[in-house]
Amino acid sequence: MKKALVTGVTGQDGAYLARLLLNKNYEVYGAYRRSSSSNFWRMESLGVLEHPNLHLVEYDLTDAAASVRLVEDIEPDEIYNLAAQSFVGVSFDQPLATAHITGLGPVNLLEAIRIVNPKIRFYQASTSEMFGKALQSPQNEKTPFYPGNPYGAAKLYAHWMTVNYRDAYGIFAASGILFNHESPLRGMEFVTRKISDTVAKISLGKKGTLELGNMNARRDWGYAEEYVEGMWKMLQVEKPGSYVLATGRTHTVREFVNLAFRASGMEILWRGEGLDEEGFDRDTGKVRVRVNPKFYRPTEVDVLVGDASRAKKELGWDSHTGLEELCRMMVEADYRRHRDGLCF
Ligand code: NDP
Ligand code: GDR
Repeated sequence: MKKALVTGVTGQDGAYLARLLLNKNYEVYGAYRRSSSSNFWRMESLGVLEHPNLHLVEYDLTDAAASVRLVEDIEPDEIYNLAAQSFVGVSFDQPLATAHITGLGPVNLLEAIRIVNPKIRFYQASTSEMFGKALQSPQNEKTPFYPGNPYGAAKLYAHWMTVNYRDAYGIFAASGILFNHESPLRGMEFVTRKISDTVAKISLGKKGTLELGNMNARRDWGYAEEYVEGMWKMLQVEKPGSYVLATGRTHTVREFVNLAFRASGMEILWRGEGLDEEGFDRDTGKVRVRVNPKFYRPTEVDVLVGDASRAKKELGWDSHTGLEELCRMMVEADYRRHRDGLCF
């Protein structure tokens, strides 16, 4: 039985990856950081929290000595590093905490592998935010990086360290350059979940309007469950590499809003521009979407769209879920949660 260590197991991808590995008959060590309240709802909702092959271990990615001890104790075959301060918005207000966790943190694990057992395979959760303001579109593994925020810059450092440990020490260190991927388990602060959750509340009469920042931003949104399969595939090939995972399609935040309202049976029409832009319900005339500048970012990444040809060719990976289906899945899940009084 193979052993995998998954950091960030309490997050969206951590929960899906834990389930995938358990289904593949791995013994999974899910690393979570201590907090004053329990944060296991995602694993619980996927039905894996009580799985006999899932072992939860307390761990903070910023602790170098603890990283060595953890790897020594578990002796994993594979490590998936998903832990990060992952919210771009917060990275502007907490650039140093982001650098510490998201940038330096992965090096603690790389060093632990180097010290304890260089044969352990390592996956680093890299991101399309490393491309940021790149001039080339769509972006692939050869596109020059130009991160547009402290989060992207921190991830870029971790990406290059992953590549460096591969080149310098022959460690099987893979970097997955993943474009946005969403699901009903997405954190509430990210725009898709914020939209699906608020639209569900509006349709149940529990909220009046949805307030957003830049609705012209374009993202390449895929389905998280499919992306964690790509992570696993990256550690099963003969040689480690860096791979883009993306759908190859890009949509505006406004389009996602339209899809979400449509999924709940409402049609949104738009009027005004910039800060005065409003989306209103075609049937009742009520304003349902409003711009709030508090959600603007000091610098914005306007467009991201990925080219996953390499992953398709070398890993046999592809994305299958379209945005409309993904959005409907999220709105319906939030609708059920609010209707049944289960709010996450
Ligand atoms: P989440 O924000 O949902 O999860 C992040 C996880 O990291 C949480 O479990 C969090 O714990 C944990 N964490 C944060 N700080 C620490 C720390 N100091 N020590 C240990 N654990 C810590 O992110 P996702 O699941 O969406 O993403 C997974 C990874 O993939 C992240 O690294 C993210 O940056 C990256 N990524 C995500 C993409 C996406 O679209 N989802 C795209 C590209 C990359 P807690 O629950 O306690 O906060
Ligand atoms: P992103 O995701 O920054 O791409 O990072 P997010 O969903 O936060 O933003 C996407 C786009 O929507 C715009 N936007 C808003 N965003 C939020 N959160 N809230 C709003 O109200 C709002 N209004 C407009 C943003 O400006 C942005 O352009 C995600 C994270 O998962 C990262 O960890 C990951 O690396 C990248 O995706 C790929």
